[in-house]
Amino acid sequence: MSDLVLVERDEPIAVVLLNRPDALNALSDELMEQLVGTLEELDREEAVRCVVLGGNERAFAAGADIAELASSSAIELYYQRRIEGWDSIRGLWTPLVAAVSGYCLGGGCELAMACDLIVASETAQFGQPETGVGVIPGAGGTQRLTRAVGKSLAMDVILSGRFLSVDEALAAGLVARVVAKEAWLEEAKGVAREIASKAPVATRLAKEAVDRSFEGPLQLGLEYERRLLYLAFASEDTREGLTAFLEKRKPRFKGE
Ligand code: CO8
Repeated sequence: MSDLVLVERDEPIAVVLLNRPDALNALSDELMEQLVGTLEELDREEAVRCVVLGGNERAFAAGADIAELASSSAIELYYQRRIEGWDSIRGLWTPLVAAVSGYCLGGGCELAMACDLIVASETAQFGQPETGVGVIPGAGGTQRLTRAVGKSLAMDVILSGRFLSVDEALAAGLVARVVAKEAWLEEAKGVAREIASKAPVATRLAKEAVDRSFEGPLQLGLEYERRLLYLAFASEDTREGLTAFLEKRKPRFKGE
């Protein structure tokens, strides 16, 4: 099996890079299988507290593999449940930072949006140009882009196929931080280290609660958030964090 995904562990973070540079990291089935397997494996490693997912300077990913799509029938897509495999990314406990440089299009944009936050280089361009090749966003683009940037801009991007510059993406709330193009990956690693330095249990619960705000009505989200907050008090780290603040010292988190 070729390495369509490269992994570098630098605990408490890990960096996963898509590695199909000749095809602008087009997300073939094999690549996605390797990616999902890698992320699930890292998710089980306690020492890894945050994961950065990136591509290369030119492209995060330019979409699903159009050659594969072109040779697929409706029935194959339906029975092979190809996109369902992506769902496990949504269920990961470990925070996932998308580090985007260059093209972030179609399935690539959907993959970045499935991460918890996007750190983007000045060179990043976001788009859902699927209708240009006769398909529609199918891995969450119509839902996640709309929730991130609102209906009108999402319609514009999805129906016209135009790319959003990083400034537009930042202003619209799609991107969390814009970083210098020479240091895009290092900056994303820095963000991951910031996240990894916080209480691990509380971080996971907070991530789950934010996700919930995305997935249902506000009232359910508020109730869910409250329950997870109460649950956090079963964690030793919560006691440690609160006590350390009152004792004016740095907390020592154990992930328990
Ligand atoms: N799939 C396969 N190969 C690709 C893809 C892609 N999405 N994008 C680029 N490539 C390949 C090109 O074919 C080319 O290969 P080769 O050198 O062998 O000819 C190489 O990457 C470099 O690309 P270009 O020569 O086109 O580079 P340019 O700088 O001229 O253009 C662009 C860059 C504008 C990004 C251009 O490559 C492009 O428009 N790419 C396609 C973008 C697109 O339409 N994406 C949406 C795809 S559909 C989709 O994502 C559906 C998602 C549904 C859910 C997932 C289902 C599994």
